[in-house]
Amino acid sequence: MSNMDNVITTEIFINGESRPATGGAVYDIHNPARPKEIVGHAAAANEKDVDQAVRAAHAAFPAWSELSYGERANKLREVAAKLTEDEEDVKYRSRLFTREHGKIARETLLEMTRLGDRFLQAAGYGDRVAIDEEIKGPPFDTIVTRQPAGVAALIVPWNWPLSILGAKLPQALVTGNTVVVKISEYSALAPALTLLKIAALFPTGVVNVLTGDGREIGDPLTGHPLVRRVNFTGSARVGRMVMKSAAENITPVTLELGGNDAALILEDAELNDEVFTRMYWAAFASTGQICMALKRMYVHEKRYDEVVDGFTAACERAVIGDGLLPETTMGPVNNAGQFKIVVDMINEARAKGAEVRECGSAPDEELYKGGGYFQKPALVYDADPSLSIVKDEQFGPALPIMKFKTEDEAVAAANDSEFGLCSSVWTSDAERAVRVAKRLEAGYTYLNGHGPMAQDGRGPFGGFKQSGIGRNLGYDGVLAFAEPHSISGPAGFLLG
Ligand code: TXE
Repeated sequence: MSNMDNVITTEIFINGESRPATGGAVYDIHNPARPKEIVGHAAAANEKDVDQAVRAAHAAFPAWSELSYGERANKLREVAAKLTEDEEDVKYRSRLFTREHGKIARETLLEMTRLGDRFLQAAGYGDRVAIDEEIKGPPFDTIVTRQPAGVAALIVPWNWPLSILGAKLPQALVTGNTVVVKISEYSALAPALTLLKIAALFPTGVVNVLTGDGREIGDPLTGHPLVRRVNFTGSARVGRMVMKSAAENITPVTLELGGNDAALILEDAELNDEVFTRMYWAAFASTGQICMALKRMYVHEKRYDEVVDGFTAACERAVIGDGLLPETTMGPVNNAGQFKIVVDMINEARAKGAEVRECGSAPDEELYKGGGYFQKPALVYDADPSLSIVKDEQFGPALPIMKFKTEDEAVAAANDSEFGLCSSVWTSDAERAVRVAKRLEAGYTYLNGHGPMAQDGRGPFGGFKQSGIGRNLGYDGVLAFAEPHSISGPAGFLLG
């Protein structure tokens, strides 16, 4: 262990200062590759800390919202530049995030460095929102301006906390809101260090940061009378609680929840090793713990054997182990609860007679069997639709592969889910791709690709059905934090 790996304790950030949670309460963060190893301690905020954070944001709102869109956009650009200027600090936080999260070093570096890009994107949209819409009469002239809502509570999960915050934090700020950010209980250290850095760059009270148990501080935050926007990313289970709590004050919510994203490989899809490798990363980047990951694969029967062979070969190249090692391509699952979900799905498939193949290699057998949350990517071939691995979100290294005869059958299977986050269509025919995509009940469809590496951040992102409400990213993601305000007058009075 290098001295970079010293056990650290992170704090919360309220009203312009970093401090311990009330009473100094902390909780342990473990290394999912070696669960007995404590990586650090995160501050365990309580209801009092939540109230102080919300009140700090509320007090900071008048001055921040009175700045022009341009002034706020420039502040975001300034912060974006500072996020990666200290290379040693970026390396430290990236290594820390691999040790507490499990994901490989290449991914944690991305997580620590791309947040600035989303600050810049939001700043650009800020310049656009600043321009009031003009609707000329007669009989009336009307302008539509966009005003901030107030205090926004931003709640994120453990899988890609900073990238997910990049889809809501700069957008909330550029529209003039002040924020309270709540990071997940899991792998909270590097996100907390990063967010405390960001919070300190804004005027007092504009950005406040909490870590702690969502079961204890979630409702006090989303049900707080001074909170005027809630933007939540996480499970549908908690999404329901957030809606209930926010209803108390009629607080608008944006929910980005689970997904069970289907890929449709049509009979005319272009398939080769490069495509199968992309499919591998679409399904198993971050050990499969991504909302927009490829989670169900439907293949036309004529191409099924070819896909099984090619995709399996790509999966067999996985190297499972400690995410800090350069040769590792897949780290452990993030936590014991998620690990059990995935292992139970694989065991159920086997118990019900499905053919299951665990792929890849684990060079350090002792580590792999040493109690860490390691699971080789498991493929369930010709999976029965009744299996949990097909019906539920695995959010981990397991994937069902099914075959279909007709397009109608594939579309019906893909839509047979209470989720509707993402999907993908793989075909050589662009017109057919769009036609099939428009038949899918999903907020985002990738063509000949799937997942974060195929994501266009300019497109609004969010789900149909129980995958959520509202959209993040794109221009819609900014408008979600603004209140349209129509101002009308007699024709000629307002707009000359
Ligand atoms: O989510 P949780 P987790 C889904 C995916 C995964 C599941 C678990 O299905 O299996 O979520 O991930 C806070 N009021 N997705 O554990 O439990 C909690 O502290 C307010 C899909 O991260 O929902 C954490 O900060 N907040 C998703 C956050 O909610 C509460 C990506 C999420 O916790 C709360 C990630 C409460 N009552 C997970 N209780 C996607 N679509 O991107 C807890 N929290």
